[in-house]
Amino acid sequence: MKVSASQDKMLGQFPADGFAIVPGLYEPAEVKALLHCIESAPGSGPNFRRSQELFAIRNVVGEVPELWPLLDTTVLRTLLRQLFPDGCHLVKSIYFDKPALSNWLVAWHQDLMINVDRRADVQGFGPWTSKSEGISVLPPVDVLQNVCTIRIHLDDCDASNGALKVVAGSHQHGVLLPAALPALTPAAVVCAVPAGGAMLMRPLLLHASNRSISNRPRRVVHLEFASVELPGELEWRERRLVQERF
Ligand SMILES: O=C(O)CCC(=O)C(=O)O
Repeated sequence: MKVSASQDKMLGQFPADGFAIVPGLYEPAEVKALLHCIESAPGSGPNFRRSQELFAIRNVVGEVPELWPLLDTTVLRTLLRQLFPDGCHLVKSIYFDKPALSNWLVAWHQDLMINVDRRADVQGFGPWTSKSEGISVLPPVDVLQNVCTIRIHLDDCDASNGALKVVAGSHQHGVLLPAALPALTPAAVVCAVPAGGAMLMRPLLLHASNRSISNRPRRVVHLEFASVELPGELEWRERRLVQERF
């Protein structure tokens, strides 16, 4: 299947903006199946965070094995081929459910840490963090520049139910110091995405999200893909090969 001309146009702005909205990646029936799969998954443990304000599942593709076959469509693979012509792997997956009227908000930040399988003395990698779910590290900027996040929206999402706000082009500044943010965030735009659509973003893109003031939930499957391998003994902790070289 070919990505449509309008999708081509949206992706054309992606390198400069650091984000793009791609509507219609999944059909309504596919969205229904994804929701059913996630919501009927049993599950508890360190990767599950359940409160009134947020239900999140880290490594959701690992925790809910039935999910990947539903996500892995021809349309997704076509998009990935455009983003990573030399093939890629999935390196992180998270499910976020921001329920109706949730007070969960996320302050301005860049996604700087990657999940790895071990600590290793590798030049350019660090600092490291170790949590119950595993080890994460700040990699060199070129690793972050290779990663592409695809956030698949399972509900219509706009400013009222906590859409992401982003600063277009901010990924081009590398790792930002907190003092740089006030000059950038006034230019933020809200990324409304229809159910079944996706938001693409680079991890270095400055982003945040507000509380929900809506009666509608905002459910998202957040997937991160990369084509680079990590050096030395390091390995992406959630690595799953998606596409071989073409
Ligand atoms: O989904 C959100 O509202 C925020 C998520 C986020 O900022 C992140 O995954 O880094």
